[in-house]
Amino acid sequence: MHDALSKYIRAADYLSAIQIYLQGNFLLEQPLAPEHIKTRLLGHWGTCPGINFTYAHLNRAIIAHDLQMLFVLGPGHGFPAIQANLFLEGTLSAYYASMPRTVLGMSHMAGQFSWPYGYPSHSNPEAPGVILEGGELGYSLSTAFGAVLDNPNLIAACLIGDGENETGPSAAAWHANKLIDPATNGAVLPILHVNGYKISGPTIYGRMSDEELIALFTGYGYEPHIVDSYAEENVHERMIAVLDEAVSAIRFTQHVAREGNLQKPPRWPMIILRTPKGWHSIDALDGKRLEDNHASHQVIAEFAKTNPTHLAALETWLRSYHFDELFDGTNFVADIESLVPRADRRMGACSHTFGGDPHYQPLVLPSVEEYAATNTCNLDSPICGMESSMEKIGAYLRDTMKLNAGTRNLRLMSPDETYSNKIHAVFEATTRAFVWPLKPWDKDISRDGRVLEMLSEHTLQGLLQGYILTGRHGLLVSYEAFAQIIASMTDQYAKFLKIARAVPWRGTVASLNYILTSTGWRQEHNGFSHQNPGFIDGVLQRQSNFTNVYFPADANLALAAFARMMSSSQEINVMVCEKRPLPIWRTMREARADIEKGLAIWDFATDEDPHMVFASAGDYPTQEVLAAISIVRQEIPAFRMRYININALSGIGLGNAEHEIKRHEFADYFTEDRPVRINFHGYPQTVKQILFDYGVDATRFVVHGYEESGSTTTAFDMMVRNHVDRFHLAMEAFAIAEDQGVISAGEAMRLREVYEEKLSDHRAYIIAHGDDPIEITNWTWQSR
Ligand SMILES: Cc1ncc(C[n+]2csc(CCOP(=O)(O)OP(=O)(O)O)c2C)c(N)n1
Ligand SMILES: [Mg+2]
Repeated sequence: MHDALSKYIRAADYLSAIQIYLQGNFLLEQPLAPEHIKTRLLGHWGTCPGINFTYAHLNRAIIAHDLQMLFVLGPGHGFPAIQANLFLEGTLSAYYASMPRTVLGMSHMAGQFSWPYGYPSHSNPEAPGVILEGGELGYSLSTAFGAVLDNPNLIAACLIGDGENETGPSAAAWHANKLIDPATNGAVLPILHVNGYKISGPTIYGRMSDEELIALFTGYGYEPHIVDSYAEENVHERMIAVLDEAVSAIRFTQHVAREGNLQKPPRWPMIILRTPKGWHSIDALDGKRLEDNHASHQVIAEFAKTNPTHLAALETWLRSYHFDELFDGTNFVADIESLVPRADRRMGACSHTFGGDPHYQPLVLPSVEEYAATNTCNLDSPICGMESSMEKIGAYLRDTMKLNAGTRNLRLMSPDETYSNKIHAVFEATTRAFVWPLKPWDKDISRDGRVLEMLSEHTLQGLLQGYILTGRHGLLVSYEAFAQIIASMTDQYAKFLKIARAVPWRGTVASLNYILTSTGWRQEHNGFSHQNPGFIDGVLQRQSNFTNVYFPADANLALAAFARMMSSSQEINVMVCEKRPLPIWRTMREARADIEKGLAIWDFATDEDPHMVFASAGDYPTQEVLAAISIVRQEIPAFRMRYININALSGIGLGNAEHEIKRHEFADYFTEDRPVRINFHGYPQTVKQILFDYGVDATRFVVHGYEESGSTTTAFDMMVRNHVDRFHLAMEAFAIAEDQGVISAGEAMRLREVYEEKLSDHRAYIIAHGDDPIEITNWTWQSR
């Protein structure tokens, strides 16, 4: 067995190395010459031998124990090793006709690695078995935990770089073990790859003693096993023993839990693997230590094409694998073949990593009509009630949880905010997952809850990605301001999705859905730090036809948008909505039509042949625009206005990606020549950049939004400070009415003075009383 493992690893190491260096002579049949070396040497060697060691041993364990296992690689720059193993196990040839398990296939794989229009340098969605790119480090462990949720027979082996593990997201993700009920979920087998180095220096973990590492990971709740290639006489023997023990421990814990006998927190195994970085390559060159040093991180002997010493060192190294003894051009030696699991057990072919059938099943969703705030709005009379969008979503989600309880394929991720974000109705259907000790007074919490609460947005996002990419559904609900913490993860996921959507053998996966609530406009009590609508900007800048941001102005629109998000697939959707009760503007039937289109002219606030157009996106911005229209109608009855509600923006423009508003339709909404004032939920620039593509005239369009003017103040003052309030908007309409000759300059001045005074009265009032006056907080729509 040791011999077989050594041979497998030799072959994998060779196949990894040639991807970085060779453009010919792939079997080294001739002396290595400069023309065989790629012009640009791109890739990362140092991490590969440790990955190959791990992969080979996992294969052995899969075969020995008949495991269903997937592999998550943290340091995605180790992609040559992934490709080498996919080639060895035959997965590449199963998905790519260009890469048969022959010399030709191997030459193609090596020649096209890190090559323009060939294969990328990092792990990527075009590689089978991959659910994480690992370009941006830190997310492997949380992704692996997400994959095993509700997959009781799956083990996710996760190789975490020791540099990667210095990241905050990785540090937090170790605690995900406290959310994993062994009775109903699979297991993660974390392998911390302590190769001692990152790009240009030692890692923290590499210089910690065994005692320190054991104490740390014991403290996290794991059973650490050290496999130290420096200390072991026979490292294979040690790794075999540790993996066998880990598999038994996982199975034992699961068995006990599934029998209902789990008495104390499960102590999952984890492995600390010490190997030299750049193991078995070039000791030193030009007086520089390469193996077992950071210097082996990327390309070693990097001047092989032009420098004979480097070329010779490379040749000696590559020949040291004696690849010709392992592969005859069509077959690998029997020892290596003995380490290839049967087709459906290969990690590259693990069906969970492909989404689609049989793992993806659409959610059964309740009909939104049953949750409608009211179906009989009559907006000629005062508005038909106030509702909290988030409470409605909570009720809808509760029932969605119930309807899909049997398939166990829906999860809610919440950074300690299910209550504060007002969706705690879900606790009528499920609980928060927690497998560490509980106190009798803890509420809504148990081992097998479907809500994952942890105050780590990064961990939750990783869990959600892992869950979704393995074919299930979920959403992450966050305070709007703090979603920024994971904006980069969302960007990385968007990159993955963009490529994955075009890979024919990847099956359907649900959309990655977010609700941003506790929004900046109502964080007047928490202050400036809690006021940040910037998360949506990265999403909208993806320039893609699969990113949508919804701005429902009321609870019916929120329900309609939410139902669409949860039934969609392969998208990234964000819904921004308020948790406090707000007026209902649309019947459910109208709301559904509005959301379908993304943009709607609301008749009750619209006149024929308008002098100007008001538009808004967002709940409070909409309320203020409608209040402004109501004011202007009373002050200047002859002045005609149109109101447009924008409920969605997408990566490609106004409206949602499916029904993007095309340039030729734009004037149907915004007219050819009338002045337009847009009141936006987020930063004004976000809408301005979208309007640019519609060729708008900046003198005709003015966009208001959050101007980064915040504090602890009143709700209405937040809007005043940012010029999105009804009084400022009304004053803009007065100026337009004057421009268009509807009122005289004198009348315009009089009106302006009246409303300037209202603003200064308001300011005086809130300074005196500490809150907004009742006529502001209790405002209701008056038609005329
Ligand atoms: C979040 C993040 N920060 C920085 C980098 C740049 N970077 C790429 S590889 C690397 C070192 C990684 O070290 P380690 O995780 O130990 O990987 P290995 O030693 O296995 O190559 C760094 C800092 C990155 N990819 N992601
Ligand atoms: Mg390292």
